[in-house]
Amino acid sequence: MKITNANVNITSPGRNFVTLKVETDEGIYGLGDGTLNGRELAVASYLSDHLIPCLIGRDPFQTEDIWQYFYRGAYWRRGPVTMAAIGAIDMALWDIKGKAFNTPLYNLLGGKSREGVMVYAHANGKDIDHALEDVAKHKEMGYKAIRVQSGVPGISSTYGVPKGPGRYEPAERGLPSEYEWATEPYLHHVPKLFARAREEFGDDLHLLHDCHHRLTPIEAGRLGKELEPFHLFWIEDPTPAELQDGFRVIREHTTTPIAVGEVFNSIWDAHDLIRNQWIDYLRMTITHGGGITALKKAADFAALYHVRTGFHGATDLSPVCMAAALHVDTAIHNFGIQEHMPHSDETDVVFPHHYMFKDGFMFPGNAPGLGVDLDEKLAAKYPYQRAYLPVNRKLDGALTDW
Ligand code: EZ4
Ligand code: CO
Repeated sequence: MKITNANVNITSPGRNFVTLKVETDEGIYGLGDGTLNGRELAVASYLSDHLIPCLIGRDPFQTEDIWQYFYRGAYWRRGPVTMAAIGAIDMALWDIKGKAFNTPLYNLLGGKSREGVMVYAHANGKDIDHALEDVAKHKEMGYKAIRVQSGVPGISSTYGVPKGPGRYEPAERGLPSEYEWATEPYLHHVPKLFARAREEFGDDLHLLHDCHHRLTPIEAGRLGKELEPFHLFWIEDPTPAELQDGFRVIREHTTTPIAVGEVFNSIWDAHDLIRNQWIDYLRMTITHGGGITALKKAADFAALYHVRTGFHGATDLSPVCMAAALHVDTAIHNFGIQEHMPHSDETDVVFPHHYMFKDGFMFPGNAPGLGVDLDEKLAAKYPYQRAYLPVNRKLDGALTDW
């Protein structure tokens, strides 16, 4: 089999997505997600201008060699743009392989290690009462695990909580909006939120929380320690992770499990975190981590150190990535949990798919390959719209991590 053609589709059914379609001389095609929130056009150009010309004529079954060709062969390694582009190609090639062998992707990755994939939902509210109402709503929908974020008194905007009515969506159309941040009120507030959550929902529901890179290691240690009575499933991204050593400090102070990695694009971003057992869950995902080839290896490496997966599954990863994640989750032994932020109805019809949700679990479905398609005609009705993630400032105006 030979790759005869590949093209990049950019569509915005509610939010922007970059999708690679790879075609072959046998009429089989594969899809890959290359969406990088707020930097979509850079990945599209990297694919169209630099990678696709080198892809034509290759054997799509050679996923390992093609991965190495674009990773090592670029000379300039790593980085989110490069790795999302490689991720899109790798995903599309595995999709082709599954379709060629007429089997769902998980069968090529070791087969089913579990019947279903436990997912966690996002609950949020402008204050504790509203956040807990949203937890109750998601529990009613069948979720066994729920991430809880709430507005903080004294701060006008908070990560994970919509500013007005409607669903929470991290990127906003137009130029970046500015959010406000203060650590002290946040640190006072979060233990109260989870004390109330345990009081109202008991011990059985898994509760999670995302600190979204805003604390120093010692502040994260304090938060983790204060949350111990409420036995969270994890706290996520407690501190920015360029300094992997920072997690040693957190670990010395708390037994609250730590999840990190949604902004990582290479196993080298997590190498020290894993081999020192400073984290419990690796949150990289298929698109930004360089594809199925790379994530399977990362998961296997993590398994040696008792680290499980908790792949990123925000709406800014397309249904193509969601499907890929669910196949990997189904196959690997050290799966932990999968993030599930449902896409809008507009997005779901542009990307018809076989995966489904039932009673707190998701299932990749049994269609060959990834089991996702792209309705190109419908996609064409939603042209790209400039959108950015917000930036964040402390109360004195200093720029900080969002
Ligand atoms: O803010 O994917 O855990 N989920 C998250 C996400 C991220 C977005 C950024 O594009 O932190 O909501
Ligand atoms: Co997160």
